[in-house]
Amino acid sequence: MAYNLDEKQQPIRDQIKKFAEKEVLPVCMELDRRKESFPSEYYQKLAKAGYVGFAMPKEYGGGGHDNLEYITMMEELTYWDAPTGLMAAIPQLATFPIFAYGTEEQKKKYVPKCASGELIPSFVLTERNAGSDASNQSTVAVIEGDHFVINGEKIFIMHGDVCTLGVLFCKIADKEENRTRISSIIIETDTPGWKARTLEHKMGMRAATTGLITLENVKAPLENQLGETGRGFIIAMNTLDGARIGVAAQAVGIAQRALDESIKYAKSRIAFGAPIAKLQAIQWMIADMATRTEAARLMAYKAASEQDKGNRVSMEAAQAKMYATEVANFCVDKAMQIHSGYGYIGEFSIIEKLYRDQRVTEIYEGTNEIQRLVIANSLLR
Ligand code: COS
Repeated sequence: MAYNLDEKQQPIRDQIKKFAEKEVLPVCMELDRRKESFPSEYYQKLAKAGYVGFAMPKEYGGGGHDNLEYITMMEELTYWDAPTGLMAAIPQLATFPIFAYGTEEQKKKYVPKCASGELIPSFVLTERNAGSDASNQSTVAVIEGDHFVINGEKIFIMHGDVCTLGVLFCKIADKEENRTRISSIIIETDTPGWKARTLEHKMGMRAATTGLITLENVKAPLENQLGETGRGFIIAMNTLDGARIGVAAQAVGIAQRALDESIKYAKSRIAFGAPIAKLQAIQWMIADMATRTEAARLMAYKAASEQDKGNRVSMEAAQAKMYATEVANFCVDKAMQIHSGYGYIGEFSIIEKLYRDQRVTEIYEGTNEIQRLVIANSLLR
């Protein structure tokens, strides 16, 4: 039983277990193994159950849950199936800039539709040369009359192949002042010039698809700008602080699943006349997995609780994300070792899938090298 800080956490775990048994477990292996394509009906089920809009504000159609509750939901959903957790994390990441920085009109117009699943939002930041170096944006919006005209390319955009709403980050070229500044603009993707495709042969998290987007003279009304001109970088960084706690929770879910599967297997697998759980070599792996997973969970809870108090959590989020994703790496690796051939070959267990799903958690929402940079910068400034 995972340790709960708050009495509201256990009902969330129970509710998700029920949902997972009915809706996730019957389909998740098939979604992983088929050719990448976004599972629209499945996403709608997640939205209907309230997981897409879970932490969006109640007054804009969301579930109104706080950050601690949100990461409990994220940990638990990811425990049952990692890409399903990710599918619920992406709309939260993409909609946060609107409900945290948007005007009342923007919030009313877009957030309820993102929460209900009517719109599929994406956080459109990364470019070929602006991944870790996020401020090195090449995508440019030029102001023409009452519109922006936007040109550029975006890569590794989660749900970017199917999104119907893009929260885009780019430079704004200001002809009069001859300056460029990073800003954020909401774009309805049925606008001419917006083209997207699915990136193929992803190692893991295959059901939550990833896209490449090109923008050719895409027009967006000036009123779709989020926040002030030039605030885009800070909006993106602040959004990522929260999202990184979510990734820490995903990693805890994966680590806990690897641990539970390993305990089950070690008790049932007989070698040398007894369950392998009797062997100290196995016991030490289990002990290390359990201890590190619990430490990672507490770090994620701490970061989320600080965020709920309204504090800036850049360092705590980076620490939780970095530590938890490396713990998840440790746990899937040990689970593979414990299961041996029955872990390596996917027809026997979930370990092969867990191993693939885990890897990206050390990369997305800022690589772990970037997390170390954020931590060091916070301590040394
Ligand atoms: N919240 C609020 N403001 C923030 C912030 C945050 N989390 N992080 C930075 N800022 C502000 C700083 O306070 C600073 O403001 P001032 O100029 O007013 O002092 C400004 O933003 C620039 O910050 P900083 O100097 O730290 O930026 P750098 O360019 O040196 O470094 C890193 C930024 C590398 C840490 C950043 O680009 C980063 O996190 N990159 C990874 C991006 C990422 O996660 N990509 C994954 C894809 S997104 S799905």
